[in-house]
Amino acid sequence: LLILNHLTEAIKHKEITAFFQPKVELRRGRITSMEALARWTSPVLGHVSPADFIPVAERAGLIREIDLQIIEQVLRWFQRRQYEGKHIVPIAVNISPEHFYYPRFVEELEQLIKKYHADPNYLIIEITESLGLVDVKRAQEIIKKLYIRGLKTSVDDFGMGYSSLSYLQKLPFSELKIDRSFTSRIHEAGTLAIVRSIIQIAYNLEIDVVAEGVETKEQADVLYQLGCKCAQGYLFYRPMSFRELEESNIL
Ligand code: G
Ligand code: G
Ligand code: MN
Ligand code: NA
Repeated sequence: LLILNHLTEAIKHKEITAFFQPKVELRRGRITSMEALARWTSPVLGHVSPADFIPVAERAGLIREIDLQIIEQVLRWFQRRQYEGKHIVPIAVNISPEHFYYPRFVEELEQLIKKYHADPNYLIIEITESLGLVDVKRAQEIIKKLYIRGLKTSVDDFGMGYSSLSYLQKLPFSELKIDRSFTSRIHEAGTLAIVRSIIQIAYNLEIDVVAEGVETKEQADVLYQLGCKCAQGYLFYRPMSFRELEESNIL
């Protein structure tokens, strides 16, 4: 309730900002893209974790506005970097399944992209696997629309929900992210077998794979041996602010 009380103000005053966590090639450590992650510092509550405020925002019908604000920050960053003649990489934004119930979601997105003169090829839409709760027809329609407009889509937290295998086949996703609970247990024989299969399926369907939550060199080595090309996690980079990103000079 405390969170909910302050969330409306937070949205109005743009207190929620995007942090960035790179995704890297396991072979050479090259940054292929980044994920934008919402971070909220409230003047009253201090730092509030997205694990706490995202579910509240979802229940209160505020998540769409938050997601769109994050997307706008990303588009502004593209515009500024390009104006300064600096290199950009594609950025993935997380969106809640809520958006799928707004018929104008894709048009809304398209308008924002136009407003900032951005290249849609640089925007990746990361959709959590709880999308399994949305009906496949609707998801199919939206993901196809995004695909036609040049936007890439990524299935987040893959392996955690239901019906994942069937919709992998039905929906033209370009990327699949292996949930970090698999990465953290990859030393277990059963988990290893599952991850190996996921990588195989993705390869056969021509979908890129990113392993999430890689924290140790051992995990990275096993994933690489299984044929996983990209990863994300504290071993490589933690999420960082716009400013940290600019100052680090990693791009
Ligand atoms: O960054 P962190 O691991 O604390 O994020 C926790 C959860 O919040 C993750 O599941 C992540 O996908 C989700 N999340 C982070 N940023 C956003 C956002 O901008 N929009 C939505 N819908 N979810 C987000
Ligand atoms: O659900 P989603 O994959 O969007 O969640 C991403 C969240 O995972 C972010 O909040 C980010 O802070 C967190 N995260 C990123 N890398 C690691 C990691 O190596 N270990 C752990 N435990 N969390 C991570
Ligand atoms: Mn994500
Ligand atoms: Na995830």
